[in-house]
Amino acid sequence: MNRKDLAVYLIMGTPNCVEDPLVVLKDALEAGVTMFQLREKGDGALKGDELEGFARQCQEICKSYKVPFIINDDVELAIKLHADGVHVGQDDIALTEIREKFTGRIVGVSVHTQQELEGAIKGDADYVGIGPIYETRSKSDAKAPAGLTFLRQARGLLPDFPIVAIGGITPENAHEPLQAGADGVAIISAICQCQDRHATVSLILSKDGIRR
Ligand code: TZP
Ligand code: MG
Repeated sequence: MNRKDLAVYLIMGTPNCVEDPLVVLKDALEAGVTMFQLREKGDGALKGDELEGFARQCQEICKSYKVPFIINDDVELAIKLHADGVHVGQDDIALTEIREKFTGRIVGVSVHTQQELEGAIKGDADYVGIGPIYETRSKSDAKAPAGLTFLRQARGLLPDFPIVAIGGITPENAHEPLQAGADGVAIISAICQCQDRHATVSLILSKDGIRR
């Protein structure tokens, strides 16, 4: 993967959307989103065949925009669909177990501490997600907002490693994680639930520090 892919990283599942999720995804890609993660979690989340069908539709749309299609947590589904990659947290399947199954594909990991960051590097992750930077309402088990300190520290330690910031990021605050060293911002609600997706994504893409 390229660090530029992380610029505006949309994360979405059907429970995050008020409108038709496939319309949300298409709009966001049309507006310039650079990477997509299917994260189907929470009340009313699709499962089984329904999830697979929805995932395939998302994948098709991402393909038509040449944007990487990443699946959160569900390594089996990612393998079955030949997704472009997976994203896992610290409580999910171990990095060493998935790395070899995703040769040549993208493996992203969420990290919150220097130790977890080192683990991700040792385990050959392609990128790390750092957050929640700000308060978020999109993850029920989210840790307390961490602010920018660890993000800055991670960038100081790893000048060239792909890092995306996550959690409560909006067009109004996106410049802060970018200035702190993130290559891009990962967003659920500020894109899924905004009035004007084109304006929202364009505004973020116009920020100083965004990779293009
Ligand atoms: N991991 C840390 S915060 C978060 C995830 C999946 C949710 C981000 O959603 P939002 O709506 O952009 O705050
Ligand atoms: Mg997870």
